Amino acid sequence: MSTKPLHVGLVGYGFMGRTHSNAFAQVNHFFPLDYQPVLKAVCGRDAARTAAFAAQWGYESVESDWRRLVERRDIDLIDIASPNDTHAEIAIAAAQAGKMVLCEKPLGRNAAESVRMAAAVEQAGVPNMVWYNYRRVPAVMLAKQLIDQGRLGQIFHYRAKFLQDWTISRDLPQGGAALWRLDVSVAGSGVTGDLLAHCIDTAMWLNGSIDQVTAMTETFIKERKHNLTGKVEKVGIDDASAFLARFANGSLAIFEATRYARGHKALYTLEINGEHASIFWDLHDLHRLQYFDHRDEGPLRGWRSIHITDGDHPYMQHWWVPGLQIGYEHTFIHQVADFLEGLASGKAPGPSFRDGLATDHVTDAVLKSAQSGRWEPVARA
Ligand code: SOE
Repeated sequence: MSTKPLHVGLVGYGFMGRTHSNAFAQVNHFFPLDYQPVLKAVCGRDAARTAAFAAQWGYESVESDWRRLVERRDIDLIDIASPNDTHAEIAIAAAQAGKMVLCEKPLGRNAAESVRMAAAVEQAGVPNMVWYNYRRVPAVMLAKQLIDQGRLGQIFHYRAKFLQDWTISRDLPQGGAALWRLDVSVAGSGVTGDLLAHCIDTAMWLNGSIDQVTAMTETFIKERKHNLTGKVEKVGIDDASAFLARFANGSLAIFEATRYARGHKALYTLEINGEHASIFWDLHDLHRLQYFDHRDEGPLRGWRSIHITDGDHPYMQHWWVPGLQIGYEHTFIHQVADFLEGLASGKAPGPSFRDGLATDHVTDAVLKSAQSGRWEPVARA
């Protein structure tokens, strides 16, 4: 099959820059596609690190100013993997320059930024997507298929949590290269935008929109040294966030995220309980889907642990042989594969910028409710 080159300009060379670059580099090895990403340029503020990243991943050139990258005529797609405070400005400029835009989650630091970003890509008519990668775990995609087939019947409950423990130390500073997630002016929020946003994106994709929320948040460590000023400064992010929600379909939900759950590194779990069947999934065991169906024959009825590695499981025909597993990085490869397939077919896969905005409306309502102590309605995207 002859492929059309798709020239990628990446902004950011951190953890997400690596996951995205790996996805662009690998996707055509495993998926038959009309398009082939070409790693044209990477842009970063630190010249030495940007050059080292370019050499390691095979980017043809480097830029130090994203404006220059966006102006380049040899770039088709701008991929934003830089900290959250840069997303809106870069995405809007890229859309106005007629580029396709991919953006790391959360879309904006708040819904106000995301409203402008969604408007920009839609006005420009450019393909766009937000990197909510957990939708593309094969087990989670299978959950989506089972729900869409109506196997669960009416949904009563949705339950999700995302637990980490990496910020418990009081000595951990905020701000700067690897620690911008602790600086509210850069990140927008703490675990609400960083971790709950994943849970909310998956939840609305699986179970429809959320109407209202009531939340509580806490900042356990109130002051930390700031890496950029050298001074001890107030911490503005939420360290923990939990909320109850009502979905438009009448189901009830409970969500929790924290960076203070000692022993948990990235424990994302979700459970859905329906009239006929329930589903449970756990990121630490990501290749399994737990499924219970009350319609099973009485004595054999029970939770099935389905090993999602067979050729008829989502995405798995493109990988190894049945029984062999894939992992975290593959979710990003799947996302690029779906995006490229969408370019060829004209059917844009989600999550679009408008979907990213819908998630940001929920996280805004969560943070508002934590302040007001009331149930807060969720604006529609
Ligand atoms: C935070 O530690 C983080 O890296 C998030 O920013 C990612 O989105 C999540 O997938 C893993 O945890």
